[in-house]
Amino acid sequence: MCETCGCGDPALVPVEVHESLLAGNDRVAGHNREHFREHGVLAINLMGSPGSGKTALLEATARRRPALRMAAVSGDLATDHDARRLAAAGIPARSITTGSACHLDAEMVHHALHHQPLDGLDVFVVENVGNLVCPAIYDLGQDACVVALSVTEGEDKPVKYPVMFRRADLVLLTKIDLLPHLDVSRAAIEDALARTMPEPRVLAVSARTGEGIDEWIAWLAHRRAGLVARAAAG
Ligand SMILES: Nc1nc2c(ncn2[C@@H]2O[C@H](COP(=O)(O)OP(=O)(O)OP(=O)(O)O)[C@@H](O)[C@H]2O)c(=O)[nH]1
Ligand SMILES: [Mg+2]
Repeated sequence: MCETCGCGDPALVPVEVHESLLAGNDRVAGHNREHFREHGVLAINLMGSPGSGKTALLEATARRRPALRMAAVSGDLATDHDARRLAAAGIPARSITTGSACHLDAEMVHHALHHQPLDGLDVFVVENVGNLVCPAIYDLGQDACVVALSVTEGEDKPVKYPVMFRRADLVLLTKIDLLPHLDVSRAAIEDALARTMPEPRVLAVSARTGEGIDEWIAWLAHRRAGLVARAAAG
């Protein structure tokens, strides 16, 4: 159970307290966003269910040796496994250990930024705690929300957890290599996404085979170029 947001349970956290928490969070998120923009860094809030393949995606991204210079923080209740995996793959990374909190908030990211110089970076990825619900509610100061949805999760997750998918700028349909082994229709997943996302954007990827990873890197490069162009235009 998340003690910070009460997982939307008004008996645990009254509605007005929750609203004030979110307002405070939004202020810090705005500060984080200014910080990223000052440095021309594209900030990504990478969300998804536990085990949907968020860390594996970043490892596969690093294996492609992209021209983009990346760093990351990984949110985890109890370990620094993901940060270690990312560092081993060549992405400088720190862990944010949340204890009982089932999501990251802007203050946690702000604190982590004190230890992560942004100079010389192109992309900063915040790998959120694995959870399809609460992380979507908290702005971290990101430029884009990316959701990793694995084919092993079935066809209906976008319609069952719409808040997350409504906020996604991109959905990465992960573990696409496993599709032939499952009773899951890719068309049905994409249909559920089309019914949930205001502007559906989906890339199918596999950290195992490398399918789609170049397209994902191209998407990051395109978003970052847009950020830099907007900053130059004032
Ligand atoms: N076959 C296959 N397995 C994958 C792929 N991506 C991830 N996996 C496996 O899925 C499991 C979970 O992957 P992680 O990258 O740890 O998932 P995660 O979303 O970072 O998990 P949490 O951080 O705990 O929420 C691991 O056993 C991975 O090897 C993929 O593209 N194909
Ligand atoms: Mg992970």
